[in-house]
Amino acid sequence: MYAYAPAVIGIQRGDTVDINLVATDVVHGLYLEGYDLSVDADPGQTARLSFVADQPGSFRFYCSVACGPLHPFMSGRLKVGGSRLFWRILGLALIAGAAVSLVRLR
Ligand SMILES: [Cu+2]
Repeated sequence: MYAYAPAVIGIQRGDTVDINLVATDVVHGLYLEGYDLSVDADPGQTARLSFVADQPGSFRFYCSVACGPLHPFMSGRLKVGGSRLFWRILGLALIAGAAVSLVRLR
């Protein structure tokens, strides 16, 4: 049907991503730019792709099998955010910085 559901996938850097590609009509594929990964699914079959999202950024994915007239428009996006650990450490550093400032005010 020339679409992915969900079309936008948001994850964190370092997450293990398991994509289950299920083709509900004809053969479709999924090629993920940036990671250079692809998978094809036959109708009614589930094809699996598993990888660790080690590169942050926004990556387009699109159908890699000529599936019909709207094939060029069959795309989606994988958004890999910064590491949760990084933000936790930054948050703790800010709290520690604020605590030091409070102590100095006394
Ligand atoms: Cu296609």
